[in-house]
Amino acid sequence: MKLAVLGPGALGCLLAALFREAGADVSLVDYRPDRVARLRLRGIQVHTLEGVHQVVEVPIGLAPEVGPCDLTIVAVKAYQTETAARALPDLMSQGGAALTLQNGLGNLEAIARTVGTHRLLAGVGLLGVTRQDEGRIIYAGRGVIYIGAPAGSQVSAIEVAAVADLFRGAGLECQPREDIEAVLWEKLVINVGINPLTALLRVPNGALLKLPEAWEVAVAAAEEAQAVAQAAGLTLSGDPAARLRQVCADTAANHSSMLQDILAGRPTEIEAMNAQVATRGRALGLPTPVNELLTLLLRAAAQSAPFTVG
Ligand code: KPL
Repeated sequence: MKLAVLGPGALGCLLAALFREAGADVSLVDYRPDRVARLRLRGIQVHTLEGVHQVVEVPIGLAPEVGPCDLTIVAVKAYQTETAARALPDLMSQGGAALTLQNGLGNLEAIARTVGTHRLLAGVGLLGVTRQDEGRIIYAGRGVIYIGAPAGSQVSAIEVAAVADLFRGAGLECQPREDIEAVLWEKLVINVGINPLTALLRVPNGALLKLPEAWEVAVAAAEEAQAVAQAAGLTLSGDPAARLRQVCADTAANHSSMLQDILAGRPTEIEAMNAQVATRGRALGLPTPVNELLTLLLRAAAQSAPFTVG
């Protein structure tokens, strides 16, 4: 099976390196020729907390040089999905599938606008991986990846199982799920609580458990998201506050992806997270004041960088 991983961010580099190490026919795809050239020279540098440093030479190229592939994994930030999706017609073979392994909601819809829904897969990865620099990542935590065929997809259960086997072959825990939309929302419920608060307060995930006011806001955002998911007809497992507490404890030292984005001066994924909850809540007649306010605050935080003092 020929694979492409679209996006040389933290997750993209990790997946490409792990698949390559496992002997898969994989290429990493970028849209920037300058970065492709640098990554080809340096390879992908993977560091673990146990002190392992490894340089993996992964084939890297632009989409027209790499395709056509049987499976293309979309691993770009949510705000780049629309742009990245334009590479998919070059990358996907006839009968090939695209798997989005991204944060937030709206990615499936953005990809479907370019290649339709019939060969789409969705996934949620609970891996602790941080981008230190271009092509340089820290693999801090092994977690499970869930994958499945969303509504409108014609990818069969047998094909989903084959993709899960591929991930397992690369040393990743991967489980097929028939309720992948609910799984996407379960992750979103966590992200809308942890990500904006940690980014605004510039604290690691575990600090939220020690900051009662911040915790109250995080739980309120998560509860609103869960209510919207339920109003949309999805069944989410467990209590949002309990899940939030568990993830904050499990990833206590981790800097959320939104905090990393704010610190690096990059755009954040707020539009795919809290803004999605607010928009979908509005469409269902459900008020989501906490998610609306957090969306505005994060937009303001991103715009305020040139004016910050100190
Ligand atoms: O997904 C995450 C993120 O940072 O985007 C969590 C689960 C909050 C871990 O940091």
